Amino acid sequence: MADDQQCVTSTDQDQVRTITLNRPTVLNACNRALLAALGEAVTAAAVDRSVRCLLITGAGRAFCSGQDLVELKQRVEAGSPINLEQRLRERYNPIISTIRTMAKPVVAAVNGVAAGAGASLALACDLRVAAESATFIQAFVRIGLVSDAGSTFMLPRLVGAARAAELAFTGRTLDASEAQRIGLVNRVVPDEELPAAAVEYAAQLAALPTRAVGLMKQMLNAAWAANLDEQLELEARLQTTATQTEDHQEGLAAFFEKRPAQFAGR
Ligand code: T3D
Repeated sequence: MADDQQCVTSTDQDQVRTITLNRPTVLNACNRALLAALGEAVTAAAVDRSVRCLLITGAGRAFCSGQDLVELKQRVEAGSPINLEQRLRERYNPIISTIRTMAKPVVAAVNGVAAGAGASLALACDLRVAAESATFIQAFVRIGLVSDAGSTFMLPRLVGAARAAELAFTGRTLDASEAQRIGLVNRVVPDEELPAAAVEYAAQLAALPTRAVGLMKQMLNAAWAANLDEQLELEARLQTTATQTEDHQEGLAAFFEKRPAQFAGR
């Protein structure tokens, strides 16, 4: 097993930061060290202006199997059970919030099973590309827990209330093709093509006018809680911000010069 120092790795290519969960022998289960490293990695990606798209994936045959149950059990046996409420507040929740609010697109490359909080992590991303063999499991109920790490927020918004209830209550395994059919996944590709397809997809997103994409993410987030008037007002306000970007000038110039735009993300 990768030691705690390497349980999350980060690499950069074409303004895409790839974060890889790296505990493959336990299907990238989230122990304390992985959560700390993932928290640092997503925060670093959020504030680094050279990063214009974040890609999150898993090493080995899984995306992420959620909370490390061995760690949970060991702590109970040692007489110092993990305070789950505190762990959610201090570890999981900031990761989900940072992904949802960073002003750049975040893609999950779901290379295998995404279970429990691992599924929540995938759901928190803006877009999901999945391998054909990937699966999504709301595993919480299988061990008598409730959905967490943002699952009850994201799941109904992505697939609708009835489907969300069924998936959360039963914890049944959802395969990639059904996940795509119900709107949980944007693209499904053959397993062996996933790494290259995800990087290519992320690079395309990184080449977009990143400020505008970030502002649209802000508006789409707001739309979940706003009424129409509030949303119209926000659109008007943030359009003003968008008009002040270099990328808007470049987009206009490219249109009139009849050439492809070269956006710099500024
Ligand atoms: O606040 C808090 O901290 C609480 C938060 C909770 C949020 C949650 O995430 S609750 C849900 C926790 N996750 C689960 O309940 C999923 C547990 N895993 C599974 O159900 C299955 O492993 C899978 C369905 C994900 C995959 O099944 P399969 O058959 O492909 O693989 P496997 O053989 O079960 O697993 C391979 C190994 O990974 C195995 O170890 P071994 O036998 O080879 O030594 C297995 O024990 C280990 N593993 C898988 N998931 C976890 C894990 N080890 C620790 N924690 C895991 N979550």
